[in-house]
Amino acid sequence: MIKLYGVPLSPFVRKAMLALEYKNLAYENEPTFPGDASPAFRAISPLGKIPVLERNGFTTPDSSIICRYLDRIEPSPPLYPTDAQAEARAAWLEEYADTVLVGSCAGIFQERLLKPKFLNEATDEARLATILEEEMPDRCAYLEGLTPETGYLVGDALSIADISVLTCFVQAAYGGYEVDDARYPKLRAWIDRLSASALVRARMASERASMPPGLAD
Ligand SMILES: N[C@@H](CCC(=O)N[C@@H](CS)C(=O)NCC(=O)O)C(=O)O
Repeated sequence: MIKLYGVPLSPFVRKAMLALEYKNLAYENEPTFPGDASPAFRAISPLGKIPVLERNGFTTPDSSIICRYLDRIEPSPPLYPTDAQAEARAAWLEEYADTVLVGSCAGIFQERLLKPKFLNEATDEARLATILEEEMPDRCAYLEGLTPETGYLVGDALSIADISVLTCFVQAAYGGYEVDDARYPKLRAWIDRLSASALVRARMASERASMPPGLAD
């Protein structure tokens, strides 16, 4: 049995869950908050980060390592394309999503939802303005330039690129952010397409069911 440590609301945990579910791999979720300082968790996550995957006594942290591992233990359907150029492209988009895109999208989530509604902290308006006025236009313009009119970000099937980028926009949507379909029509249409898929709809239904009251409203 596979166990995934983390909370479904984390963009990186959501990424790993989507990967597991895309491959139809059964798993159980062990709810674990970011920064969990218990010695047991630190033993499997030296940086204190979620997610961590456990299988047959083996554990590994980091969503990207987890997804690569999943492709080795269950190759079909693949998360990483087999064609060399397509694989490089997908891995780059995963890296882009996991670094700059998630930083901006999680920032919207933190400033608009987490801090004011749940942590009783003031929104950092300057940070939020920088994200909305400078960072997101830059991220969206870049992605618009490589998003196809139909289908997926890389090749002709869903890949780690789609999962990694989408989880970021889901995070931003909790903070009320929507990609402007007039300025970034292909990106917006891709988000809408993927969000309507059975895979993503099922994940979001499960995610909402796991949340504290008020968060998903
Ligand atoms: N590169 C890691 C990043 C994971 C990550 O940053 N997770 C956040 C939650 S969304 C976390 O656990 N933060 C806790 C901390 O940094 O102490 C991955 O892909 O899994």
